[in-house]
Amino acid sequence: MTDPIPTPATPIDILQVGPYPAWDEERLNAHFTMHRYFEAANKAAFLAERGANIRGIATRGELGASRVMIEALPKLEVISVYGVGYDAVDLVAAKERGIRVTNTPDVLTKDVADLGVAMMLAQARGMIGGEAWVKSGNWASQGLYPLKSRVHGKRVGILGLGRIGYEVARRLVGFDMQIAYSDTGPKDFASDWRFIADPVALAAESDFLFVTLAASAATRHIVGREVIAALGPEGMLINISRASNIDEEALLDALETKALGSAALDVFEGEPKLNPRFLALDNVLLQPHMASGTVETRKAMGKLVFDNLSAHFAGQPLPTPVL
Ligand code: 8YV
Repeated sequence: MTDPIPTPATPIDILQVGPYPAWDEERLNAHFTMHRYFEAANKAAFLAERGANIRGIATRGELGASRVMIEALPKLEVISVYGVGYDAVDLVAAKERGIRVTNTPDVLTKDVADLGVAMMLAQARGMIGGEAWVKSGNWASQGLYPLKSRVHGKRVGILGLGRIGYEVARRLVGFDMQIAYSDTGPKDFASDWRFIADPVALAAESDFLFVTLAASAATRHIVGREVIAALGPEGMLINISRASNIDEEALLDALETKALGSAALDVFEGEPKLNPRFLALDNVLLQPHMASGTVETRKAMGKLVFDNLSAHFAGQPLPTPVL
């Protein structure tokens, strides 16, 4: 495959905030001078030493770009995010300087929805425990695995009916689920599904609550103690968005006391170092932020990160701009 945009005569300096798969690193290294920030022991010294000539940032959804980083790069023009979520980029700092920001929407939507649905099924039907039952010999020594509760036909709430929420809902139609959603307003394309504006009311009407909201300061802890209490001891919370959408302390309290039935989570505050309280729970399914993690999708995301940087430095329109 040949890239449409030629290698610049003068290599352009890019700050690489986190690692990418080898195929992406090869392409980026072939076209730009990449500065591997994530390998630096002293981040501040690294920025002070190399920041003067850096014109672009290549980052990942969960790593973003902070104000401190942006301000350390006087020639910064563009931030290319590998991920649809750009909540970790300080957009105010970027806007102040007219720095462009891009993300990787659409290409990951269906994989994220797939994993969310898989997490719901795996947790509800006890599949991880079921495998342990087989491998430990319990099946042979103790007999049948404990019964679990049904998924199909139950009530599901989708908190945030954007691209990912829509794909989750579409899949759950196939499970005959009763679908309701909360968003800033009812959506024309969702007339078959019930709109419930208030997240607490949505949770009260749900057996399964999916969190599929784009995170921002406005959505921080939108799933708080009240929403969790409304979901209740039979309810399951599934988060494939960002940890900041959930009050994690409230979630842990509710899971420990069984005030909430269970949770299936792909994202955590401070990940990958999650709160150790999660590790002691028997009513959670924990995933390592991998909802977009298929080879096909990650290749498409990596290409978009590169295409956005290339387009910017070639003076062409950005394929997927945020700012
Ligand atoms: C991550 C994501 O970016 O799309 C997002 O917003 O959180 C993910 O796709 C991914 O883990 C790569 O870092």
